[in-house]
Amino acid sequence: MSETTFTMLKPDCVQRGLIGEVISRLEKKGLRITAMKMINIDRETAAEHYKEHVGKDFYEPLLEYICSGPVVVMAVTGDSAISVLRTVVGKTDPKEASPGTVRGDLALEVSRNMIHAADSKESAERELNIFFDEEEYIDYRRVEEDWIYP
Ligand code: 3AN
Repeated sequence: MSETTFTMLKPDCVQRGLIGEVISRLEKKGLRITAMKMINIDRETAAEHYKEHVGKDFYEPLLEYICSGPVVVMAVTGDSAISVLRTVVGKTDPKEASPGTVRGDLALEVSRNMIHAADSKESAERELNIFFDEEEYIDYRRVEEDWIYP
């Protein structure tokens, strides 16, 4: 079933010049970017995005990190996109993430883990609503989808 999920290339990804590398992996997997922009996140938006982590010992450093430089936010669409993207991204702690995943290949520290991907349908909807307005979505089909989907 086609789903749209939310992902964010975090400040370390942008600063390390890995935007293209990560986007390329999503594209090659067969997922389609249906909204995308580069932004600086303000503290209020970061707090809304990460509200489930309020009170945890990494909460303050997490907000500082996510506000420390530009990020790229995207809506990504495809068959089972929410779980597929989580698989492409890998485990939260890059030390445990499998080779072949973004975090497994490109990151080392949990506090600099390159990318965020929504973990459920509810999170995807909530997070997409934080970062995108309705008119920012572009509806189209990629020409090779006929070869990705039987
Ligand atoms: P995920 O991003 O894999 O869904 P969450 O939602 O548990 O993981 O954590 C959100 C973010 O909080 C992580 N991407 C990471 O940047 C940070 N984080 C999670 N656990 C830790 C930790 N133990 N120490 C430092 N930062 C953490």
